[in-house]
Amino acid sequence: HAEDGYALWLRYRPVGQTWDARYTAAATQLVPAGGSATITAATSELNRGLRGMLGAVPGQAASVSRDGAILYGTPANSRVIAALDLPLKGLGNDGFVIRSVRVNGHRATVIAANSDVGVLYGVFRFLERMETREPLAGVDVRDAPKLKLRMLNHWDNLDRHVERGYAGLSLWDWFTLPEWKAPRYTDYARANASIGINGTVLNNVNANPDILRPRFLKKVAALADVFRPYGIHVYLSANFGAPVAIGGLKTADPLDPKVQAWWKAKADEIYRLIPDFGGFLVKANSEGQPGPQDYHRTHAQGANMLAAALKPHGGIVIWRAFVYSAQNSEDRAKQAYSEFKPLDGKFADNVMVQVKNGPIDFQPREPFHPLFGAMPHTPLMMEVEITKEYLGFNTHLAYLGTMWAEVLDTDTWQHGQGTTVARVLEDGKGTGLTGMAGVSNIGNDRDWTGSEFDQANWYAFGRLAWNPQGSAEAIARDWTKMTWGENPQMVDAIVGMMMESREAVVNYMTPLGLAHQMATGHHHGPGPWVHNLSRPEWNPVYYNRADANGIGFDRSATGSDAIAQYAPHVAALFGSLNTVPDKDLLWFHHVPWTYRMRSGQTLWDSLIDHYDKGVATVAQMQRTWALLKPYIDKQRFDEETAFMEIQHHDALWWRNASIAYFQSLSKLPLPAGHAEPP
Ligand code: GCW
Repeated sequence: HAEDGYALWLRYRPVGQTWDARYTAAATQLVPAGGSATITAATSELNRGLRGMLGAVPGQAASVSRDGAILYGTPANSRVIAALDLPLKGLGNDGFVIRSVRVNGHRATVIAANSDVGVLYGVFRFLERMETREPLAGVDVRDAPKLKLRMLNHWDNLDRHVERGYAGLSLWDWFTLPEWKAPRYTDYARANASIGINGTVLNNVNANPDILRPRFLKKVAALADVFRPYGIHVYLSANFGAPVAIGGLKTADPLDPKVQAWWKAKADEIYRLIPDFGGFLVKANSEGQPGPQDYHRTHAQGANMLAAALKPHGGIVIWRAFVYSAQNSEDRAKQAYSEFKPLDGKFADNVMVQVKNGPIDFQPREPFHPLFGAMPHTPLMMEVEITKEYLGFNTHLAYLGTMWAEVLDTDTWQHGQGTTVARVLEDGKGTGLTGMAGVSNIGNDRDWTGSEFDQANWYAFGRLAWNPQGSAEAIARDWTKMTWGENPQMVDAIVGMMMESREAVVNYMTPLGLAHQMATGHHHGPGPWVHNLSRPEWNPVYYNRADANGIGFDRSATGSDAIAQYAPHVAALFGSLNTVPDKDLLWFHHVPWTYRMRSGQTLWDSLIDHYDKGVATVAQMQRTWALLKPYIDKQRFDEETAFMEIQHHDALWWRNASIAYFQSLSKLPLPAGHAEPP
């Protein structure tokens, strides 16, 4: 059932007349080298893909004996591949070469790598070329990931509720594991491997300590067994208080020898079951989670204690920098930097610090997090949220590739011009540890992500984690061809919609640098007026600071001075009204409603324009989509049509509610041509 979204971007639909003969000529025989589970997985993917796209499965042989053979493996497992003398040096474990070659006098395509997992990645790339209708004759691809760890973070609870999940229940059916290894777990691994994802944290960072109990570890091991052939390592979120909660100890103080011994024994136990276990992800002293500060120890002391337990097994600790405290009255945007910057150089060499893309919390737009480039001795992992907690859940079409690329391409200026966030991430600071993490949007809905277009965000995350300098548009185009089909007009139309979709959300929710205006708790819909929550920094009014005179959060030198956490060049850019980009204006400055924008418009008029533009873009997307009806199967077309209706309705709701509230303060009329909110 390709029409219910289950197949994701691995639909493998028939390629059609134009391509059939050409592709068939390049896929007459499969010649695998070696018999590992990973090579077997590569073979079964080739069979699945070729059967789907070309209608038949080529025969398998031990050596190339016909034109059009596909030879795949490592030089270690194939003398023929070794003799081809391919440029595999420098490609590491995960890179690969795909090349047209001659073997035994026959035309063949070789897919080679230094490891079997690299071969599998190459096979997926080969199939992707067919899905996106790239020629196979004369193919010459050499590619390797720029980041070592490309991970999903599942916020899945043990009762299968997914925090911020909009796609059903958790995929992990803990009740029937470990005995029942549902085939869907393999499909999950296939999808991830197809885009190079090589790590998965199975449980929520708000971690239930029970995951570390023996009965759960057995279930975790069963999943790790399914994922292993696909190059995916399993990680767990560890609750820092586990020694107390499940270990019977009176303390979780990281300097207490009994606590250290408990974690060491726990790590040993895990590695007995899962020899290639990745390590722990930890949310500590954040939003009520226990942590080292409960014992007056630092984040580094806490992280290093866990790191020491994992180190003998090759495991790592990924320690989150998402901290802001109820006892701290400092601007929330500054707190992570204030806390972590002084710890630079204090972390063990198997610790990474995981930093959200922006300093607050996965908003539709934030400036980049000031920690990027500011911790020269600590490998940093960037965390993005694939699930759309703050961008309309699963029904709003918002392609996030553009949002992540915007952050990755931003210059931090921390080590001179050109120190983009992408470059910072690619630097392992001598540890070899580099990575990106995406908070998963996957659940047990038939289509995995709750909507077709949210599959694009999973896909784009993998692609950008593989190459943080990749193009969001090229990624959208590949995904569109694989997901919707090859008709060029349709592809252009869909890619066009995707490319402007996130800006539309910014416009109708939080234009001009506003942030965190969402309703309480669930974060769906507008709430700019909310002011009475127990923690001040949970209230939207904390962020908009709107009153009779104006709006915006002064983070310049006259305000919270958050700009001082950036490199001087960037601080100057953000800090001055003359140079701050319009899109960040109200993030960094408080200005009067009548403030003159560079365009000549008043801020008030410009704000209204942005809300209306957001709604108008959605209406335009609806019209574009309607024209695509002839090209798209009924089920997926109807669903997206309905979802866009919801999005349009929500966009109007956001626009009207926000304008009505701000107008109650500004007392200004709407500019001509803009409708008063009802
Ligand atoms: O965005 C916020 C979410 C919380 C989440 C937290 C975090 C897992 O609202 O649901 O908790 O961030 O990243 O820890």
